[in-house]
Amino acid sequence: MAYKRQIDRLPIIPADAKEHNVTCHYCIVGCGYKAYTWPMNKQGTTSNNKFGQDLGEQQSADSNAWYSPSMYNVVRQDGKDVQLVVMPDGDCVVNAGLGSIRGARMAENRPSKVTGTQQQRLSDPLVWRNGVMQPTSWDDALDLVAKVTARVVSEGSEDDLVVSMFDHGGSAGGYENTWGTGKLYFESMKIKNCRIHNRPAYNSEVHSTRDMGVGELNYQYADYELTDTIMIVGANPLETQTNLFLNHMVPGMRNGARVIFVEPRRTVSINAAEEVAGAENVLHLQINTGTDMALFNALLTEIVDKGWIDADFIANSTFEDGVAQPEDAAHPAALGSLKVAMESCRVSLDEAEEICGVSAGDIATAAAWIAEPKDGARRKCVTAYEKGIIWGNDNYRTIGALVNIALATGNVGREGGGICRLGGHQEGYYRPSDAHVGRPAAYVDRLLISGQGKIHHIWACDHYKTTLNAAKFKQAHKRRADMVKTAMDNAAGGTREELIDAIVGAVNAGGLFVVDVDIIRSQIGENAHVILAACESNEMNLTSMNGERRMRLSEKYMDPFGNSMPDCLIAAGIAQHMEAALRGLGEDAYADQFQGYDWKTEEDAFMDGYNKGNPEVTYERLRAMGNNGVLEPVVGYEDGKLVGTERLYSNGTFGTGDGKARFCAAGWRGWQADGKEAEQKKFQFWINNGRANIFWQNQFLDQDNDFIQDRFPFPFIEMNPADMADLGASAGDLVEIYNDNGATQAMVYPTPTARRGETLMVFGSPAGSQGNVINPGVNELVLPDYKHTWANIRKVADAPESARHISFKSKEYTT
Ligand SMILES: Nc1nc2c(c(=O)[nH]1)N[C@H]1C(S)=C(S)[C@@H](COP(=O)(O)OP(=O)(O)OC[C@H]3O[C@@H](n4cnc5c(=O)[nH]c(N)nc54)[C@H](O)[C@@H]3O)O[C@H]1N2
Ligand SMILES: Nc1nc2c(c(=O)[nH]1)N[C@H]1C(S)=C(S)[C@@H](COP(=O)(O)OP(=O)(O)OC[C@H]3O[C@@H](n4cnc5c(=O)[nH]c(N)nc54)[C@H](O)[C@@H]3O)O[C@H]1N2
Ligand code: SF4
Ligand SMILES: [Mo]
Repeated sequence: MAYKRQIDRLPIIPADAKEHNVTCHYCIVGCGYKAYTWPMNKQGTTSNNKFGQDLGEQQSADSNAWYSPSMYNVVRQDGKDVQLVVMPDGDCVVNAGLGSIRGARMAENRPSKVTGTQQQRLSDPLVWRNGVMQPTSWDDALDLVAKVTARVVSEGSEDDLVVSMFDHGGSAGGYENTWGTGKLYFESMKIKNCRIHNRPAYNSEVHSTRDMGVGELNYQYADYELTDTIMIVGANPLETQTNLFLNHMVPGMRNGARVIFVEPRRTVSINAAEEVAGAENVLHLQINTGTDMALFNALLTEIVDKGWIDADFIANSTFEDGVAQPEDAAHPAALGSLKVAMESCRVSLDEAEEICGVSAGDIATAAAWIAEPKDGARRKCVTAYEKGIIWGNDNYRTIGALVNIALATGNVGREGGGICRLGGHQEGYYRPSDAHVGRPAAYVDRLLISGQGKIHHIWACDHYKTTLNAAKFKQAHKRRADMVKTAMDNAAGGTREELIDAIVGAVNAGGLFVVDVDIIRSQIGENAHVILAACESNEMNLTSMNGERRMRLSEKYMDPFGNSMPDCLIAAGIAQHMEAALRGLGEDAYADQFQGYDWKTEEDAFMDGYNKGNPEVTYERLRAMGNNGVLEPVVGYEDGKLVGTERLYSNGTFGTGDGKARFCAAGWRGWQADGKEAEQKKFQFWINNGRANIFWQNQFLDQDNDFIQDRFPFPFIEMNPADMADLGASAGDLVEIYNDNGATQAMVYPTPTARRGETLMVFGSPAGSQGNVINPGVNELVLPDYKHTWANIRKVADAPESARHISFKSKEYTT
């Protein structure tokens, strides 16, 4: 075990420590935390401290008057070292004082020269100079980025600039930073070859629900506590939306809610729900992977046939006049009335049993739990879904088929209802229109692999670890970036003009000039010619909303590391240097488009963007709303408080031109993305993939954290022990996973509940990218199906020394 950590005794927080509101910047849940900072030479006493408690007395088991070593650090604030504690806020309605193994490590994951944490953080911009990455000034780095970009887009077109950019809130996002980047690429320029951090195009994860008029975050978390049935589809909320599960779903179960899981594997969320609600109140529909749509259609059919639909809601709030939107290239299914939808969706329980591998009886039970009237009244059901169907088979129709059930039963916009994404990061999207991108949007990875594009700007993502078809992507990206490095090396010692000529020559010959904006040196960052050093949330002020649209201001409590800067101000710097570079090229009219970035702070970016669309909302007002914030959309400001919206659609009017929600004609058509069916037939193991409680995303901070690396130095792959025996593999052994797309490696974690031939590999690891083996197949609107990959597995080594101490106990709770 890694011995914790840096210090042998934690100081008591003094009563006069400064207090800051913090929203955890990791997952969608956005738990409230408090950050306390105070000078190095002070501490509180048992009788005089921030908690106002007598700490000489034994504290109760659920006391909030304590913090753990991971919540402590020493950081820079206004140029001085200060002590820092970041601990969960007992008064925040989101988490009620709960932390998680990710959020409760926010403090120790801050860069500190005193305690030595996160020394991997970038303190300065870097440029490729004489064969290595060298630190440089902001002016030098931005000048190079702008001069190369200006030359290429003015000699060719804006289509030569490819952009990968975050679109979320929390870490590496927020309204400030999505606006900064959005204004640069969508207002000053009209970049259409762009993609989002987590998918290879600039599009929606959930086109169909939006087209049906139902925005994907429509409830509030309290609805889980007010409902009869919780239905969770393709998600593992105990591990991925931890305090939503613990602080809202668990209380809901304790209030008597039953739970339905639609999941091909047994997750720890299912195990935990059984422990809380009793196994008899939990129904696990363990479907054959990728068959969700057939199951949803059978549920809808049963509900319609039993007459459990909400006829008034359907009459008042849904489209009843045939087809509203025919199927076409931008709409992979027709949308319209329930009657129209049923013509495609009708599936019997027996047919669904055949396709999904779930008994007709269990499907009928699930339909009753969702919709059978209870004591003569409508039953309430909250439905939540995430990556198991978003990165799943036939995204558009599958999500449409699920939303159909909520619409048919009137479970939207009502207490104890909702049909929502559980979510990934927090949200924080505020950008100029992206209409120029078009639908379907460009498949950016394919374009880069095939040699198109000349410049690649990357903001806070690492496709090396997280894209599909990653083996091919890396080969092409590195080969093209190396061409530019060679050209730069050959121009060594020359003038700036000669260097730019050399770079432009190389990109015109098939090279790629790469600019990476990150907080660390990432894997894709190794291909960069310029790295721009960003800072994180709380090193700047940052606004976001969580999965129930709860908006907060997470306050700055420390300095950015070294010379790093907020992403929005980096975007502004690029814009200003673009203006100058374009003037230098005599492109005055184009240069004029890069004006309006004279922001000094992130608040200026907020006021230029979000505030213009939402004039009620300011930093000062958000600060006053504290960690409970306000539920978006904000509709007013009264008595010193921002007024929000409890639920969307509670007036029965939906987000379509005529206000009527549409049903989706979600006809089942088997495997939809290219190559999936053949791959399933050809290879022995399903390489299901997803997340684990302990890791945040691609482990960008975890990779420099002893505690995490000690637990899992390699990505794990969960396997049935009988499959392991066939491969001659024991716990902790290293295996290679290979198919026609590429290969990767992982460490075996024996998992008796895993079905034979079905594995689960943690995604995004720096020590083994699952994306290497995912084929390039996407749906019509360029949504990837990461979850559906098949491969063979062979043992490559016994457990190495670094894996010998690891516990491979079952991850399940037992009572
Ligand atoms: N601990 C932790 N939490 C996180 C993150 C993290 O990195 N770590 N990341 C955040 C982000 S960005 C996101 S997007 C969310 C993702 O949150 P989730 O969607 O909950 O997480 P995943 O583990 O990616 O996938 C969920 C489940 O999909 C299942 N699945 C696979 N194939 C199918 C299928 O065909 N049908 C169905 N029904 N299910 C299937 C998998 O077995 C898996 O249990 O998590 C967020 N929260
Ligand atoms: N196989 C498989 N692949 C998947 C998925 C899956 O389920 N399976 N899920 C997909 C999903 S849902 C997601 S969200 C993606 C995640 O894919 P990515 O977005 O590529 O992964 P992250 O770990 O979120 O990347 C964050 C990067 O931003 C940097 N960073 C952190 N904070 C900041 C900041 O404030 N500013 C800047 N400029 N940089 C910062 C980090 O150092 C890191 O390099 O992966 C996708 N890929
Ligand atoms: S559940 Fe999510 S938001 Fe809450 S502390 Fe954990 S990572 Fe942060
Ligand atoms: Mo995500």
